[in-house]
Amino acid sequence: MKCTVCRGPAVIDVRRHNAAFCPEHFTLHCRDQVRRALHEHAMLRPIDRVLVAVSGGKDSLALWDLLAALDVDADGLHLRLGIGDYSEESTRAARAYATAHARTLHEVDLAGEVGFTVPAAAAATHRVPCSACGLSKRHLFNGFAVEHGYDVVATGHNLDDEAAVLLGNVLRWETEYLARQAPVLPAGAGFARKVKPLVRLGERELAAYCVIRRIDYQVEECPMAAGNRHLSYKELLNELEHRSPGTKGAFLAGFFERGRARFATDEPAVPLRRCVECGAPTPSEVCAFCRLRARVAERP
Ligand code: Q46
Ligand code: ZN
Ligand code: ZN
Repeated sequence: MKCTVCRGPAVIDVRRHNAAFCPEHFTLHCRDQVRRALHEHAMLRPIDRVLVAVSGGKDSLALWDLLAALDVDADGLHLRLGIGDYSEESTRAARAYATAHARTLHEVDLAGEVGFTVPAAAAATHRVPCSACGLSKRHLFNGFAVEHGYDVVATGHNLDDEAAVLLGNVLRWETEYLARQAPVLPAGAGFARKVKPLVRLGERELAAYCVIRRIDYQVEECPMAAGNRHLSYKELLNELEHRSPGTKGAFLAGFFERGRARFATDEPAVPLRRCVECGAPTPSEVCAFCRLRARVAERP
């Protein structure tokens, strides 16, 4: 296998681009994909202060690294979720990257600063852990960004993640979610802009990027992911991609270009007010995160 660019020995093929790359040109390929995503979707302005959601996994560390390579000087925020050894190792990887590259990494410890862990929240809600975890992440990342003057929260959602979410939304015709699934969510009162610069890169590419760049990341899957439907959607999409390379990218990019706007409605957005407990924007008196926190606290 030869590098499509320089004809030197290739270390990875990317079938959907009908290409193979040596380490140097693969790194440039990844940067180019992020540059294109930033540009296509107008994700960042030069004046923006950017906060990267850093879990310690391959996606978030690759994102932080790729943004720096494109001269986007972003700080990181790591949430310590309290999921046993998995969280300990994730925190170690996030800190190790920040230290090695002299980057600012903020941390929020859920147990100490919020009063619950993800396992405790999952037990209190009797739902799959990812729903309480996802709610907490969205709330805490946004709240931290708004409070500390960051304009943008960048997350490591990649092509595989977004295609799996899209498939799930289509299978159930979740029209409201389809209207909101986008690589950029604009800022609003009490909301920082949300951007997903990795939508053009797949999981396999991001893992390879970290290996090539010698980024040490948390390789274990989260032990609480079982029951998350997106895992089976990813498997199905990988099967389709295997049979017909490019399917996944076309599914997601086609939706962003031609599908999503069809789900937008003219109905006025639900008016938001401030949560009486924490001040976050919410349609109800108390926001979903504060209701979750109260529910966990009620448990003996
Ligand atoms: S950390 Fe949280 Fe993920 Fe674990 S509980 Fe689910 S959402 S799988 S990215
Ligand atoms: Zn090359
Ligand atoms: Zn609240």
